[in-house]
Amino acid sequence: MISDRRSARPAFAVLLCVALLPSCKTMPGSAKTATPPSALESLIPLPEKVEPSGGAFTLAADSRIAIDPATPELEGIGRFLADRLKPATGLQLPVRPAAGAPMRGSILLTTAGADPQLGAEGYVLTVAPDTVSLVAHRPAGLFRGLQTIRQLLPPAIESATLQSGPWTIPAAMITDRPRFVWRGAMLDVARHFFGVAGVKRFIDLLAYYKMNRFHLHLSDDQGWRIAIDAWPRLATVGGSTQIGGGTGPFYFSKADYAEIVAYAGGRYITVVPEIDMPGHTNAALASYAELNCDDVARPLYTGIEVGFSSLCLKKDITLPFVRDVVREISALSPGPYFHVGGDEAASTDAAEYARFMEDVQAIVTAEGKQTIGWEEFATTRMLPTSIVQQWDRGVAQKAVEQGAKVILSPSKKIYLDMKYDATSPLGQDWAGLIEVKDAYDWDPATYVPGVSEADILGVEAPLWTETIETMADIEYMTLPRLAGVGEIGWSPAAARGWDEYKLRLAAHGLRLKAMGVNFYQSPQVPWF
Ligand code: TNX
Repeated sequence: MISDRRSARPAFAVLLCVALLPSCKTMPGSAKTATPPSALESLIPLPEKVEPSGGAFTLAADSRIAIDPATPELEGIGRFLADRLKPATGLQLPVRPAAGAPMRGSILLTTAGADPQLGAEGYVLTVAPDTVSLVAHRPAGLFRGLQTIRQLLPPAIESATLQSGPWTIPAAMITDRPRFVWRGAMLDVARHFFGVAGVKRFIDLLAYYKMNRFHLHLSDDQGWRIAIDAWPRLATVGGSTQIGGGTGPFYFSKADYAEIVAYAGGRYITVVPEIDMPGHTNAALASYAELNCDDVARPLYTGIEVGFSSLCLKKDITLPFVRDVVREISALSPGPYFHVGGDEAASTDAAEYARFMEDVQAIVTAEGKQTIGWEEFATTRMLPTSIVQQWDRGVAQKAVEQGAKVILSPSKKIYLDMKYDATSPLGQDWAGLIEVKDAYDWDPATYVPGVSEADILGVEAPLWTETIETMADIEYMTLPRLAGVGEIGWSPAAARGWDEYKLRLAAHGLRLKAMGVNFYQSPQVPWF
């Protein structure tokens, strides 16, 4: 069913330009046109292959979502779609089991008969005037395909209130699957704390761009954000303040964390918990005097400096402490990863750091997880199953030399806490100013010397929150750059380019508006 990817790419690029985008003829730098490109022309991330077929499917009062009864998991996916469609359309589409060919007026979700080459997240979406059929090898592929269905409907579908239709989906066949297995974003809840509701909204944005990893930065100098039974003061003391002060509690109970994990899981997103160590640990050092070499608890910290704290690696209590924390968090985390930080350990002796990172990998492995560490981790002895998260320290290729894989989070490209331009009211600029084009217009396979496509798991955009205090702030810094990161991770490299992307993004802005997202309206994009 699926042709070789290499031959499919140029064919698709040509198809898009010739059949869909009259504006291709005037690229690059084509000016804003009066009408936005159609839904088929403005999908983000760009699918592998789009073949328009004419006409449209229209949602109506008798439409239904049909799910293959052989896979009970599909019920939740069907309900997700029904729930997304209800507020704007007012339609409560039933989700019903149905075997065989789709009935007239139905949206069929099935894994039956799917091409295994679609892999873990690929899908084939066939929209005809009387039926919609979404086929994937795995349920996750169906969930990704639902995001395409959402984007094929008019932008008003994302509104939280009743809108007028018609609710048409243009007829087409879309064959799609991701380029990279790791497509994620990180939220720092340590510098400023964001509760379960805010985290869920962030996860929803990831899901919309077909992303599959949510990295939660749970501890830092300014705060410890998750309850640990064996060390309760971590949360009650370490989680009592944040940058700029304030009155907590600023931490997740275990039930809160489990709720986040379940919410992400329902969107086929794996939560990657991070406890940063041995540096970035002032909140822990303030909570327990015995974690300090001098047995004196540090004061809580509400500033923005880095590099001043370290666990006491000479003390016998330190590894058992780490083991308790890794065990308790791992028990609540179904995903296969545990992120141990390891960045900016400027107050840790280099030899002790190297030993500690080896010890920590053994602890994480004993809990059945793979270790992830920030780029500095690559300077130590890594297990081949461990993973390095690059951020422009220039040592990521040392991980590759050890047979380990790399996640790319280049600070100069996709640090979501960097200002867009000199006038940005929020953010930092130590890695540079990152306009929407800068965040989009680069390729992971050629970004780091010595790190090639086969070494790269994918991309992840971190949002550090020193200057970010509210959900509106999160949205402003995250969008539209996150859409571009989603596309970098998902879409074939040869098919994408800024001059064409900015037109899709311009139309896509109508969807963000309908969602009520407080996005940055970059002057680089001809918004509608
Ligand atoms: C560097 S990137 C950090 C974070 C800061 C961020 C601010 C990395 C692994 N460490 O601790 O929050 O810069 O941009």
